Amino acid sequence: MATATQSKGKAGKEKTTFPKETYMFWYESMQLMRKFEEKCGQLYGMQKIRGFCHLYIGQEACAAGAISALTKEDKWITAYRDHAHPLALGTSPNAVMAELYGKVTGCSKGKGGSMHIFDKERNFFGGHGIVGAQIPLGAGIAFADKYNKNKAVTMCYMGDGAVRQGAFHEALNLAMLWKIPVIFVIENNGYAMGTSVKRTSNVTDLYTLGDAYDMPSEPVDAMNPEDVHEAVARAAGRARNGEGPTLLEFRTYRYKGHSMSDPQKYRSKDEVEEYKQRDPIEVVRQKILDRKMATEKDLEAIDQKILGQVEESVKFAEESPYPDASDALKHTYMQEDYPFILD
Ligand SMILES: Cc1ncc(C[n+]2csc(CCOP(=O)(O)OP(=O)(O)O)c2C)c(N)n1
Ligand SMILES: [Mg+2]
Repeated sequence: MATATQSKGKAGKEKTTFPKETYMFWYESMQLMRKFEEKCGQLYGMQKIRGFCHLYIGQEACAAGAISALTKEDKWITAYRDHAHPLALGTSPNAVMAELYGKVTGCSKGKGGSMHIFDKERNFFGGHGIVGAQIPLGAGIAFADKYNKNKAVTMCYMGDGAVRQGAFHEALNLAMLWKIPVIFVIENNGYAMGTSVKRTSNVTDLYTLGDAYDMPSEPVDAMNPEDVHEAVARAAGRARNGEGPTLLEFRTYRYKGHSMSDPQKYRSKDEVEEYKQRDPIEVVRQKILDRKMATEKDLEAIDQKILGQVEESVKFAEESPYPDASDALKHTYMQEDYPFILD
């Protein structure tokens, strides 16, 4: 990606001028995440996708803005709202859709489903269903890079609900003590299922939780990929410099319910509409047009290409076989002859 140039902004922080290439990457990747998941919603209604299905719609800038600030060697781990991150990292939509269908061609061979998307080639370490469980894992992945003297940084995403877990505090404490190159990202979308952040603690400015561990931290307007990119670039710079972790609070919003069966009685329609007015895809689209980086026609061509990719992924998933029952216990443990209790 072409290098962004920086100058001092009003607040004294670096203000970046992003090249056209970055805006086009943001538009295309966010639109792929959005269109893919809109299709997932339809397919869930048709019972083609079953079980849990948590959509990321509205939160796309949290992924796109971070990717443009990082390198291909960097690592990623997140919770169960996990279809969009690998798509933005370059995992084939076919492999993600087939996984959602439980087909053998899926990225986890059809055994993981919606909450366990994985892509080793793209350093995407999942997809974790236990709230907060991925936080110490993320610290561990980053510890391995420090130990092996690699320059990689690990992006460790979690929801606002996860920060009330003990695992979060234990991981932050050791990560700071040992100066581990991990960026902890709280995707604060305001709710953990139907429980608002305000109802879970007196501490609602979640980035301040870093203070307890002497960890640099900041809030980020994560409806805007420019702000996300800048915050991640600052944090990654510190991590690569041996200065250790950062805690970022990405302030974001999910337009859809927690999962597919959520009557959403805990919030008003007006609140949802308010955030849609700041939709990250629309914001980027408008900037591209205003600054004449592309025309309406160019963007329409991108949209059509993405719709084609999504349709192709559905066809691929439909036509793929289910895994064979005899493979049920394969790829579960490293130990090939693991003594499973079978009766
Ligand atoms: C340890 C644990 N407790 C409870 C649950 C049930 N649960 C699933 S999602 C969720 C809410 C988490 O919300 P948040 O971390 O804000 O993530 P978001 O869904 O907003 O992305 C809960 C309580 C779980 N999966 N794991
Ligand atoms: Mg949440």
